[in-house]
Amino acid sequence: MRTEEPRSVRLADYRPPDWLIERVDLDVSLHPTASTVRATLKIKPNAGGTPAPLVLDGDDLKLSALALDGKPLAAGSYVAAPDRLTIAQVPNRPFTLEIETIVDPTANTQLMGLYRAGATYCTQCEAEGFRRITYFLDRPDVMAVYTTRIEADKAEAPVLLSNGNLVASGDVPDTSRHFAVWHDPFPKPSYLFALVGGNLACVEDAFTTMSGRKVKLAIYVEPGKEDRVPYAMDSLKRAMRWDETAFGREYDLDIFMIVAVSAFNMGAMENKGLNIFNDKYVLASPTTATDTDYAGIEAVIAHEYFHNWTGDRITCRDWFQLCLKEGLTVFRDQEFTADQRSRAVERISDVRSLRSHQFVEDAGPLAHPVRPEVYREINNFYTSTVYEKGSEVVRMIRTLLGPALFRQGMDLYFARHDGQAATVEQFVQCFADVSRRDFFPQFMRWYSQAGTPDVKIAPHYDARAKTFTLDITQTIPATPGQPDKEPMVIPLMFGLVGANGADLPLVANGRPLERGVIEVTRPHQRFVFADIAERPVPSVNRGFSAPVKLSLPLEPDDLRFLAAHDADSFNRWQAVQTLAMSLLKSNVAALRAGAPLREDDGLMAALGAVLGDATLEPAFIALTLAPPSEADIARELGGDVDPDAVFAARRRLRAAIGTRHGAALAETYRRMITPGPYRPDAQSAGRRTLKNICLDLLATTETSESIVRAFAQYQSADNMTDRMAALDTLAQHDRPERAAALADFYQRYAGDPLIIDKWLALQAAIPEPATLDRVRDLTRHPAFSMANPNRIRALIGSFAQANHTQFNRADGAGYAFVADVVLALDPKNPQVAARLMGAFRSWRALEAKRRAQAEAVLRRVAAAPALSRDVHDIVARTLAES
Ligand code: 0A1
Ligand code: ZN
Repeated sequence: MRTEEPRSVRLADYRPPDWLIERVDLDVSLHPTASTVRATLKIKPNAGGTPAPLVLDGDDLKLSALALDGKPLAAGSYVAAPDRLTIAQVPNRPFTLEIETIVDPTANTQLMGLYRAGATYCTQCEAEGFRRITYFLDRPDVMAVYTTRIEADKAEAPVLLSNGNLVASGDVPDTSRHFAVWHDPFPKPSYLFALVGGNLACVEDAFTTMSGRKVKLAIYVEPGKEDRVPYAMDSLKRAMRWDETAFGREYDLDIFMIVAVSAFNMGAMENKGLNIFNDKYVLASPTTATDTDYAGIEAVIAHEYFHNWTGDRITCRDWFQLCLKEGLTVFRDQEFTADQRSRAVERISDVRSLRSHQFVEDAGPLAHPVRPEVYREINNFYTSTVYEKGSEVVRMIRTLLGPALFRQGMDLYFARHDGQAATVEQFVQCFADVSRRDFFPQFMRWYSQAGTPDVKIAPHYDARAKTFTLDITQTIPATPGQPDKEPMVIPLMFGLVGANGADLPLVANGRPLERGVIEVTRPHQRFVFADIAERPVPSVNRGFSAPVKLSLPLEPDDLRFLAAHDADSFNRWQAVQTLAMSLLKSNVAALRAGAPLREDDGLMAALGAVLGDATLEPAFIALTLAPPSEADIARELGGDVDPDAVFAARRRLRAAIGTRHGAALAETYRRMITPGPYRPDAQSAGRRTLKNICLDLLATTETSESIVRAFAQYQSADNMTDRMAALDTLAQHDRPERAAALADFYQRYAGDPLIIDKWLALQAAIPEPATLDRVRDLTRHPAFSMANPNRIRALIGSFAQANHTQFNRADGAGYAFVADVVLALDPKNPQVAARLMGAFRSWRALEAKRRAQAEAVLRRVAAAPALSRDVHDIVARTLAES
């Protein structure tokens, strides 16, 4: 446990390393409790660096031997603390350092460094895990060529893997042990190192790259799970092909490996040539995984694969540049999914996620820039802002330059920085160089200023002058440490929709509007469009071209018109959301005031029109039928939030849809039933999504027929998507069928932890007062374990993040429960504990009583002894007055 004074690391303090490490030879002898790591490091002074003592990073390390250029170092000539190895005098020339450390993988509950997932030995080194294996210059701008020899008991670990290509293997004579030697020719930072040892089954395939090289593909899973690998393998091959066609990027080693492990802090990790995955993002079969799981596997497999170029070949100079690899790689995986599935549906889904996670983060105490300037614990910056907003920033560059120049800029980036540890400035400079546009210095504010810009638009049509004017104001709210903001470059995709539903030609301020993009750069700006013969309806921020909060006063009639006619499918969806949000907000207020609730016939008509439009994709219809999430509504309200009122208003709207459109929903439900075996493709999945949202909306009427329908679907489903969807619907209604289905589900899947996670998560999200006791009981259920992050996320994470009414119980018991779990977990796995603590990030926006309850619990956690740096950092920032 690290209990030292909280350090702050600042971007402004970046200095190149004094020493470089060119080669690393690792010899790892695996043993359950005492694995020996012998590291031979070829170290040299960095050109221009000052000769200095050598200080290597460590974390919880035990040194057992140390030699310099072959000679053991005298005891007084170095200090080996658990967190650092200091050698006061080293030669000012290249030298070799041999370090032996002993680590205990079985006792490693943090799951950082060398640890055991079940019986499998594996590693996780991003961000600062390598220093838990050996002393090292554990920073991404120190890049070395690694050769790794792994030795283990043959029976315990018949499979031995590391980065790169296999160069030797064999038995260790006269023992029960064997070894493998792997060599990775590409210099890489330590965070991309990986090794695996275990009894694993391998599914093999091959891929021929665009230049005709044959690459072996291997996915390793627990023996017996091989039949759940085909979709991951297929996704990998499609991702490899896509990166060749979309970005000209070819794979570079002879083999690409993925290992699925059962205990992992995050989704997956892009170690060079040896990706390690949370098994949730590898394993799928029709009867074990839902459509959402399949889509997640496809996206995460692609994401990690794409890192091979954006992350591995070109890495980050320091951890402040995290978005350089993460934002860009999310952008790439979102584009991949858009091409593989449906561009319109992907965009809406990505924006929904951005709004419910990133916008919420940006509006609260944990708000930070896409490129932070200070951190106390880097693990706390793998955030929605770095990942999702980071992707939006790359997307804006493409919107501003157009696809052809964007591709040129990317090509230049790959050519110019291959093999380097780069910065955000260097990335952006590539686009400035190919485009010669001059907005980039101002554009950098997207990386440095936190907060979601507020864009207010006043539209005005002058029938006599035939002009249409937009008066645009941008403001960026204050965020922690950033009280004052400068104006941003905001690309707004824009159209004027004429009475016949077609876009009118656009000439803005005397010039034809290029690609329909308005560039807002000043706090106040006016755009005048000439020759507009009829009153149009403006469609602004099409495709969500800028991650901003837009206020544009449109009449409900205009919104319904856009919902029906906008050429931009995102804004068709958005128009319905805007109508729904305004109804929900006024009904939340009415509920709190005890006033009668409003209904909105116009919204109902718009929903009916979408439901009945056979030209629309089923997945798009499903997205339109789903009202804004509770998190969205709370964020729109901004303050004094009563989660019970938010929930009630939303439930009321869903019930109104179920009642008003009952016949059409029932008819659509039947029409969307697809005969034949389950197929995971996007069209089939879209039909199931629509079918299941119909099932769910119908059940909001609470009629016996609708509950029986859901129970029948639960029982007869031949795939996990339909079974889970039915169970989810039943979970919302306290009827005997719910208990029956939950019991049946456990009986069926008790032996399969990934499926039982769904059962845990679903029960934790039931919006009823009894849920807290149910969740408490489930923490004692044999299927639950505090040692496995997937179990914790399923039960506790779902309660804290997906159950707004019960986590935010007015009596504070939800907060107290989550805080107790965080405190119990913190000594074992601070990373996962800190993530759970993130559930408190919107506490200041709550109504007074809950705010006081949350604050008391936050203060209790803050005062707890021996908090990890991870949890301490989150709690301190959550409580800070900004
Ligand atoms: N680079 C990974 C995310 C990741 C970060 C930290 C980890 O440590 C436990 C693991 C994974 C990605 O973006 O997929
Ligand atoms: Zn990533």
